[in-house]
Amino acid sequence: MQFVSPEELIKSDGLRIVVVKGGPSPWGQAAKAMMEYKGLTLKAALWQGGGANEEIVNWSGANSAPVVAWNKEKPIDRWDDILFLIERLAPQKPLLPESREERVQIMGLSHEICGRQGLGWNRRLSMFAPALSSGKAPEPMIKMGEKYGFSPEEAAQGDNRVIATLNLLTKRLKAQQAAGSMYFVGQNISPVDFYWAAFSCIIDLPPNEICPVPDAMRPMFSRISDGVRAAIDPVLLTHRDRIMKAHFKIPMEM
Ligand SMILES: N[C@@H](CCC(=O)N[C@@H](CS)C(=O)NCC(=O)O)C(=O)O
Repeated sequence: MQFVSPEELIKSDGLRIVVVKGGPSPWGQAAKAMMEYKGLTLKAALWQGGGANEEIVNWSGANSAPVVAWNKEKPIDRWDDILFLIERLAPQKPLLPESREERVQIMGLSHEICGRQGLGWNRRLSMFAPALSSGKAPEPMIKMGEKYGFSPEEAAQGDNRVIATLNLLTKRLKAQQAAGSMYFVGQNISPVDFYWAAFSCIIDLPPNEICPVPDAMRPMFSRISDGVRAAIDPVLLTHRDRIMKAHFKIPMEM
């Protein structure tokens, strides 16, 4: 993937993505991996987490990353809009099946991973909680806390919700494997496999060779409660490792 400045990205044509700088922000990493899986060529620029990102915001109207743009179409920033754009640009290698039943399963599971109050959302509340509760959090984190619904009460629920989703994913994967499938839904790879692989990185941070997170940020990503740790069934990590090895560019680019 070619990295360019925000200015150059904005004036370019074709497929472009803005990803969070220096961290495995899973919304962006999943979108990027699905684009690469489909053989799409893309240019990328970096978003400063919790920063003003003025050029990108003025151009796209988005207030979080990833931002994705295709030619002259209006830039988009929601995970489901991005998914349907990726499908439209490369329908010959589908990630969404025609079966309406399977689509319902895929969109429901994907929402529980990527959507508001989903796995990433709640894990972020837990990750930010120690610094935000100490009153000594850096300014960008305070901004993100405001943007993403941080309150001590919500953060206190974060781990329980993460555990519930991990249990759901474990149950599903085991049932699928018992039925002879290697994937979360049906018999083929779907966005759920990509989302889980990407979002697992903020729950069980891979080593630097795979996920090069700056040393100063590693503790925030690695710190998890005993309850969450206990809910990370080995089947989830084996699946993550398999999907990442086959379909993610390693080391991850961020
Ligand atoms: N817009 C995405 C959510 C993306 C999101 O939560 N992005 C976070 C990832 S940590 C982000 O950009 N954080 C940096 C910031 O807010 O400055 C969606 O609704 O699908």
